[in-house]
Amino acid sequence: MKIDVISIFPEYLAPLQLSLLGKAQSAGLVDISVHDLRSFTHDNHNTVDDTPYGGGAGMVMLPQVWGEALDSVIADGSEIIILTPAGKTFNQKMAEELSDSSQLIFACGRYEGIDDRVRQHYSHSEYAARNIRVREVSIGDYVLGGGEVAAMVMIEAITRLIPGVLGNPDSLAEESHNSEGYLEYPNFTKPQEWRGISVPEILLSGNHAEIAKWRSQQADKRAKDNQ
Ligand code: 6GU
Repeated sequence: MKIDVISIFPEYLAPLQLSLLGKAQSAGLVDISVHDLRSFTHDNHNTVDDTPYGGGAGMVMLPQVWGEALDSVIADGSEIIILTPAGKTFNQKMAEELSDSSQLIFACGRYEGIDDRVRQHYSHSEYAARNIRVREVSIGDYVLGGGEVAAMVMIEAITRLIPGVLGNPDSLAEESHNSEGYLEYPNFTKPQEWRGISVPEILLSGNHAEIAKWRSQQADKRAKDNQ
């Protein structure tokens, strides 16, 4: 999977080269490039934004600059992800869908966002015919200073679903937030007693049917408590 991230703060995305993802890149499973949006400007001040038509607070990112940046990385089958708190909320199901893509392009917006004509332009049937899709995505109901951290969250959730990226593929099957919305049961390891708290007796019983039943009840209780 090719991943391109476009941002005015490319240094902010340095953690993408670390640990799990660094290994996945060395193994040729993912290929992550970070691009500086300002390198697609042509004026002396490297301007990326301007005041909004219709008035109001803040600045809007320029469509010409984003158009050049996106054109430099786009290919047949690209998924363009515009990061904005106004987008559709990211979840495990979306991560699974996106993990099948040949290329993800993350457009990290800052200020009040990107001129909407960028989304409109790449939504055109000419791009759809090339299997290029644009989506606006948020990672939750709170406002961040920009899309950079949101892109990192999405990249971590998506790339770990690519076969071979995760050390132990069994942990994918049993996970705490699979796309059916199942929440995992509490886990315990050694020692059997810690600071006066014992591991639930049932887990020491060796009765696999009873253990499965207990875990399912605990998972339901967690889901209810989190409401
Ligand atoms: Cl994708 N961007 C910003 N700026 N804030 C957010 C977000 C994205 N998702 C949640 N809050």
